[in-house]
Amino acid sequence: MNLIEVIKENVIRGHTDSNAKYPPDLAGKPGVKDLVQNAIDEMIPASQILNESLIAGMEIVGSKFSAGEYFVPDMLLSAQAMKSGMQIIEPLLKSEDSKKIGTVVIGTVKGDMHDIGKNLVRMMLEGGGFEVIDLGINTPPEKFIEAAKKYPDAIIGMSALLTTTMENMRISIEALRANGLNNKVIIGGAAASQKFADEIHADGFTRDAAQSVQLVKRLIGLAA
Ligand code: B1M
Repeated sequence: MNLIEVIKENVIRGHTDSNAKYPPDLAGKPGVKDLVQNAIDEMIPASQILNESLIAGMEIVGSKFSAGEYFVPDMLLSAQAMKSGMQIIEPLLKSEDSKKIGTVVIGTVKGDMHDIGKNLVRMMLEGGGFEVIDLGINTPPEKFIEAAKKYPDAIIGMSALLTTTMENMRISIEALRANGLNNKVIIGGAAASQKFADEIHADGFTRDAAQSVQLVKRLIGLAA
């Protein structure tokens, strides 16, 4: 198995690092954090680690959960393992000294605790030269309103992973408009789609984090 595959396997197994006791058969062995560092040292591009190990691993975790093979604690361990790897590649995906080309306010909507995808979008946007104000998870409409008032030129980004919480994107957009706030809004997350974006009058939708940079640039007139 090559390093990319080994990292992916460790995400699936939820093994964070060599100090982690879980899963017992991997205790003491390098985990995602250590292996991602090895991959960086071997000059494997951060984007390849992200897509082919971390995200690919989480997709399999999702399938296992759907199939009833994995439960919430398993997903949580995998999420922690993935985050430990993301922390290492984050600085590499950011262009730290660049002048900010715009502001994006981002949050996972009310009722939704999933933040891995939202954090990736934040990282990509920061890497693309944007200042990102991260409202975190479980963000109620009032917090989007407050941020939109403070940053009138900002694009607002909403993430939702659950079919039950995607409605809160609609509610949040309606709340912004009812308060006279015309910030452009983009949505994303496994539960969202272009069709849903059109239905709730969002200004844009992307399926993945990398495309969010182009989308936001387009919305502020910096890309065709
Ligand atoms: Co949950 N979960 N989860 N979960 N979880 C899903 C989403 C699920 C699809 C699993 C499944 O059934 N196969 C399912 C939702 C089903 C549905 O609604 N249709 C589900 C469920 C049911 C639940 C609970 C209800 C389980 C329970 O308690 N019974 C519960 C809900 C908690 C809550 O939010 N209120 C729950 C809990 C959790 C954990 C806390 C254990 C953990 C989250 C930890 C964390 O985020 N800190 C978790 C996880 C890890 C997952 C899966 C396995 C992985 C999600 C993930 O991080 N993917 C997930 C299955 C899956 O998606 N395959 C699942 C990797 C990430 C990079 O992808 O977030 O899609 P994603 O982001 C992508 C794009 O969507 C896009 O860019 C990202 C990168 O390219 N994107 C945007 C995301 N946001 C964007 C915003 C943008 C643009 C693009 O613009 C603003």
